[in-house]
Amino acid sequence: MFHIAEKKEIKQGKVTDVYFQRTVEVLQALGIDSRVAAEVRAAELPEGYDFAVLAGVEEVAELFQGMPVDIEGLPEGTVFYPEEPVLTISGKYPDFAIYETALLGLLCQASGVASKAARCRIAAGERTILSFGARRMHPALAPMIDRSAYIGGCDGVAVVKSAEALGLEPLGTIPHSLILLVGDTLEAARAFDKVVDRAVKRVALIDTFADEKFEALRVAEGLENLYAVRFDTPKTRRGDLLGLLEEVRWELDIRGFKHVKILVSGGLDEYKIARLNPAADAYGVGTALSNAPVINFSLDIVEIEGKPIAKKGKRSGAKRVYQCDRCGKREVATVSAPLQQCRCGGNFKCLSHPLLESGKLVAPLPEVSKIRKYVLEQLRGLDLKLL
Ligand code: PCP
Repeated sequence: MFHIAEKKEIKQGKVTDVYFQRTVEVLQALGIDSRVAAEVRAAELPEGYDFAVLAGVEEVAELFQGMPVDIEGLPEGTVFYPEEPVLTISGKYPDFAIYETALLGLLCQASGVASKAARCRIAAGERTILSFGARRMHPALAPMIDRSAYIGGCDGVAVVKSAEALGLEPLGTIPHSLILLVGDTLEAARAFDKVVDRAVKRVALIDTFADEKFEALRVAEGLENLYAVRFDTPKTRRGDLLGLLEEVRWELDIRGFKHVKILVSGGLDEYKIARLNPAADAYGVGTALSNAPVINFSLDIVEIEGKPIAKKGKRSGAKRVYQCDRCGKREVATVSAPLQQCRCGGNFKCLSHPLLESGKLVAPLPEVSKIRKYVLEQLRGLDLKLL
């Protein structure tokens, strides 16, 4: 058996911290079924992050559909900042209390992956980024990890199931195992070229046996429709990887192989990508995405029976997020006091939108490609402080 919770168990509220079950028992014994507003927010973001990207909202809608609750919040893919309420649930607390664990799990991990992907996206500029991280996590999570990485800005995913769910073609290169079994880098690339669908780009892996420079030249001279060479050079041989890439770039170019691209994988993140950009055309990012730091969201009651109340360290009152349509300034305001005009003279636009009303979707959820486009639009205005 696989040690995972099934969809119906998640919908039944079985993936819950027991103290929520006991809280409902106590409230029922006391006859308390107060209507509350509870909001999801992150007090802080992972180290070095100025912003994050919200992901997992589609699964949250799936979790709460059919329940007597209203949910509003930022659309999936919205760039958000600390202290901003990304989602607010309103309803009788005992009706949804046991779902807090699953709710936060869906948002914390997906938003973590999407935010890391967004940082890699900004660092890589227009260069291609492929999500190669599924093998570092439980396979049951691969579609979620790859969806979040795609939303965050990755151009493609390697896993067949994930690509299927996203309506994409899975993208990949050649593993070391094929080269070891064929016994030669060029012969393996040639065999791949003979067998695999012509629509698949020919990317040769060149770090299995000999020096990458000479292997790159051998495959470039030996395989007419070579698209790119992949460097997955082991740490023990990496040394000055940028220097190696630039050297190989030079050798390929002076021999007329300017069209052959350089793809790098292995241990990459936004910082390493920024350093390799002068010579790399594409990246395969794995662990840094699938093992991305989660976004530490918490769910807290901010209103009981319409009255603002919150625990210490938390601002009370149901709130919404606004952005000025002229200067881009972000503000949070209570639902009871909506913002109008910004000091700059621009108008505040409310970014918080209803998702579910009495457990029903208020509007069809956006296609994943639309969510990704929305993220890329927002990332254009952002940059990263990369040390
Ligand atoms: C790894 C594999 C992954 C890459 C590197 C992700 O290479 O190709 O996709 O690495 P990361 O998790 O460090 O970012 P290998 O493990 O050498 O595997 P293979 O021979 O299958 O390419």
